Amino acid sequence: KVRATGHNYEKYNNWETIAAWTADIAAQNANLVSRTQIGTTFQGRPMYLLKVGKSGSNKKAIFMDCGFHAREWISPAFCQWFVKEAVSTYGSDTLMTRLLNNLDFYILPVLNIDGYVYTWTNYRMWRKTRSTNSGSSCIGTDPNRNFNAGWCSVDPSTNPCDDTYCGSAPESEKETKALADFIRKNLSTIKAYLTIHSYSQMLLFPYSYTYSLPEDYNTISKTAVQELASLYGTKYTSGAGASTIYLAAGGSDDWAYDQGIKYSFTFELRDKGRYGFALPESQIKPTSEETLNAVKYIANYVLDH
Ligand code: ING
Ligand code: ZN
Repeated sequence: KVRATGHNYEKYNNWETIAAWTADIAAQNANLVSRTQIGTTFQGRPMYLLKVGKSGSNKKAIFMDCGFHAREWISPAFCQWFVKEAVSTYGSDTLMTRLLNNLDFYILPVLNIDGYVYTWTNYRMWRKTRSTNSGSSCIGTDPNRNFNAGWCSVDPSTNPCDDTYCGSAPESEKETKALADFIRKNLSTIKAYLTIHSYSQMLLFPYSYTYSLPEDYNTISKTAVQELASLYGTKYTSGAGASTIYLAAGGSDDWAYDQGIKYSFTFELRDKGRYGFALPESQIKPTSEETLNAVKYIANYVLDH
């Protein structure tokens, strides 16, 4: 049953449309996609998670989320694109078929749904969640400062009025708590954590809360960056977060890595500032295609290691 939602992979879709899309894509591809709910946002919206893969036993899993930061619209667009490509190229694309036969992808299309809605209805450049803060009239916590990874230690923002406010405690936000609970519950199968942000064309790995380095990410990140350039020559830089972008505590990639998930990456998609968060819809397709190649490469690497 196809609903008239107006969903379009080459346009930015509002939350209502994305929510309906999660139901439709699962219903139309029951052999590959199932939908669950991992939690509820501060304002009561359901946090849908798609599991994408051919059913099988003892499969490794890859977790990928989009829409941590409300204004980074290219991010949810990519998660939708990824699921579309998975279901439409399974059986014809050799690599995608191998991946879906042997791995499960958990795709969270939008983590910060309340913030995303706010960027559609009130203020396009909103970043944080929309939770209230006691003792302040300022709204929201930065979900990517809210994880228990050096939480609020380096370059901390303890001011609820700041865009990078770390929150009242680790996982104080219903959204980050739901994500962390799901990952903790599935730690035995999740072998990679990918979190999609924008912008600046970077592929970041732990750590961001300290300058110390995890074990070798060179091969995997260098090749992933080559994949990102292979279609359109898009230049990405890669490296540990702290030395590549900035020192920042409480990020989800650092937290996932410290949980024992060995492959943990933050993607900062296009562009490098010309349009920034307001990336034109004409760039959804090329951005998603090049990113898809990198994600497929990483997934295949994880499958083999
Ligand atoms: N960038 C990330 C941010 O949350 C980051 C960079 C990655 C910080 C990993 C900490 C950990 O600031 C954007 N664009 O949000
Ligand atoms: Zn971000």
